[in-house]
Amino acid sequence: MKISLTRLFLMMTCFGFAQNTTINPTPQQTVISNYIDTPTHFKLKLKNVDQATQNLLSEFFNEDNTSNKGFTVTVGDINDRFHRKFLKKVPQHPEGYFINSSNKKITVIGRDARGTYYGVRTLIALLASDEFPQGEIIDFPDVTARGVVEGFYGTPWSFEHRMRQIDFYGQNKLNTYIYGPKDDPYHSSPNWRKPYPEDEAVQLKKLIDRAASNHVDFVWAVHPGKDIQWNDEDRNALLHKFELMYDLGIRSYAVFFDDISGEGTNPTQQAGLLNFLHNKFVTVKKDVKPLIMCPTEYNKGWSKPDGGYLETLGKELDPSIRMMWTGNTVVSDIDQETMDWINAKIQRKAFIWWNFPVSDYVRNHLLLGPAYGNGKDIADDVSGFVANPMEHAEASKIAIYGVADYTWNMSAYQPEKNWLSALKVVMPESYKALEIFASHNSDLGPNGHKYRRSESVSFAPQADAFLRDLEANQQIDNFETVQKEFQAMVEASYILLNSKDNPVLLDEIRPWLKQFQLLGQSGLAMLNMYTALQEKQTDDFERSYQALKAIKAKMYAIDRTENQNPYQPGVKTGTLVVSPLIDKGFAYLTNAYNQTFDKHLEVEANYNPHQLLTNIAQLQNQQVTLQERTLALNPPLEVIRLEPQSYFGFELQDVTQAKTIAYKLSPAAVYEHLVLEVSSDGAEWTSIKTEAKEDTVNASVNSEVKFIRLMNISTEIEEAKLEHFTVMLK
Ligand code: 14T
Repeated sequence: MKISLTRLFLMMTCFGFAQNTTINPTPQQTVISNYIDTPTHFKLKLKNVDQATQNLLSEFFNEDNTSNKGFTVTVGDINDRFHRKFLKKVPQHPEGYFINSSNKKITVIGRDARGTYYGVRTLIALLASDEFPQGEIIDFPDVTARGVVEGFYGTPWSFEHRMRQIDFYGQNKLNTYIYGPKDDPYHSSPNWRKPYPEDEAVQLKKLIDRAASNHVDFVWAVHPGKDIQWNDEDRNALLHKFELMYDLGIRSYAVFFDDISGEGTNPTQQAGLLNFLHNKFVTVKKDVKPLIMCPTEYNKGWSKPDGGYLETLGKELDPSIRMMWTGNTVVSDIDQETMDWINAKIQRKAFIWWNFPVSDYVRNHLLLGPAYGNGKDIADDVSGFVANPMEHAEASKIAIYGVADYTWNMSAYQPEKNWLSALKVVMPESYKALEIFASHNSDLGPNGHKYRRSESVSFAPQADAFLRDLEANQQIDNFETVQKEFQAMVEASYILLNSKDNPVLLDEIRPWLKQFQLLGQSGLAMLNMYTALQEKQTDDFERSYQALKAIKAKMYAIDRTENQNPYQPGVKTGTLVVSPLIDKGFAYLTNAYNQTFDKHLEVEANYNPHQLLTNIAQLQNQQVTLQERTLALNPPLEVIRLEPQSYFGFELQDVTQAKTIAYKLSPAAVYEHLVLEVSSDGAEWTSIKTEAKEDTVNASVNSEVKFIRLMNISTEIEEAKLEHFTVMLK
């Protein structure tokens, strides 16, 4: 490649755009010679421009700024007549575009219709600033299919949220929205065979149209594996459903076989069905994109080495069919090794289903941190990359904004920098307050998938130093810094709760904002305890101590009343750094006070003293919650593997009276292999009589117990899904 010295110089020195312009995703190549005052009048010359691009242009160019004078803006694609020197520069990549701005002329040329649309997106973003660059942009995406898979469990996104999402994808050059909400009955069993009811069909049509006008492929996914019969009837039922969805405007389809068991998991049958749909539908229609399938063994951890499941699919599936993959585990970040391993097995480039920022297994947390952790060298090894989001659509935009940048221009991706600009996009006014909130709300806490995120990154060293000095009985050097952070937390929550910036986001995060405010206040109370102890002001100390306990009680109340889903009910915030800092500080200071003044203030504020009891690694991080007098083991989403002699249950704080026990597992056939046992010392166990009614098992306990467990007493591994397991305490 020949490249002139000046050009090289410009490429290297003039990356950035004007101060307040951020183009997301980051363009591949920008060569800027200088800036001018942004033009205000334009003369539009449209060539080959589709409806979506025309609509977009008319959002910016209107009667007021368009006439026969001003800058000439020419928009078209490579089939139009442009000067050869320009056409040469349009990148070869699909969806690429070229922009030149010089001598009062702006030219936008797309490689294809979508490229032209993206070129206009970039142009309009540039025109929002008061300085306008002179030079060239050569831009194209690294990854072919980029976007979101609505694939989580829980409340599906609302129609309004989906409309907003699709617009957001268009704005950020994401081209794929895979519609696969686990809790839509017409996506999954048994209703996947049936047409959508009229009103739902009307809404879907609106979404599909909205996607088209944002150049987003609306991929309709079906999840038939739970009850599909491998016969002509079901094959044709699916073909018929595809036809119905085609009539609504769908031009891209996916078939998911995740999270199923039994007959549906047969790879030869799965491949047969997909090939049938490919031959009888995709190739016949001509305007339908290649199929996408999600395999049953969708991650390395679950792939059985001798089963040959993935190899069979790889061999038998039509080569055009794309296969999804979540990585080495269900929830994992993707690197080169991940891709090498799976691509060799399936004889094609895997289509990545990234399980971030999905929070359906940690529903009491918000995942508002940057999208980071994936290799920056995998662009050529994936056929697509989509993120599975939180059920909080608007809050998920922070991560999705990152995914847009990462998948477009991988090697240039800077997670933290991108995150800061994402915060500005979702909250243009209050983004600084949002930064404080989001910086302390990113980790998931301990969870079954062992997936963690960094949290409170810039504050963590301060928290460490504070505790180190405190526990070494030394002067605390950074007292003011820590105090400032707690104050900032309280202030940020007030600002956000009062902001008019993004009411949709506010509705999603309000419980966490309230909790965050209390957390900041409890931090300040802890600092007041420290000061009072230093100054030997016992009244002050005890007041702050009481205040902190009262704040904690309020936080506990929020945790028990808001976001009460059956899986991980409650509202957690600042769990990785801030909350432990406050708890440790509180405990240390209370003990020190008790010692110095011979007092007996309580240190522990343990609202749920009962614990999980299990020898099953898979369940180790499962939560136990206490509500009123009901103790519950929160069920995981997945099937539990029960080895012989494995058990799960509860360890109560003391030997107490338990009234009744209730549990439900599916399939109910597993009950005959289980025994319910109680014990007062953990050594000697008695089994208790149970009674099953409508698949739920009930038992009454009439003795004082400390341990309760359900054990597999068969000699085989049993698999079952836990629906619920509760103990009524006296
Ligand atoms: F299809 C997959 F690629 C996938 O990830 N499926 C689900 C997904 O819908 C869910 O949102 C995500 C996070 O919880 O993980 C998968 O769900 C699971 C994960 C399990 F480990 C369902 C059952 C499991 F056992």
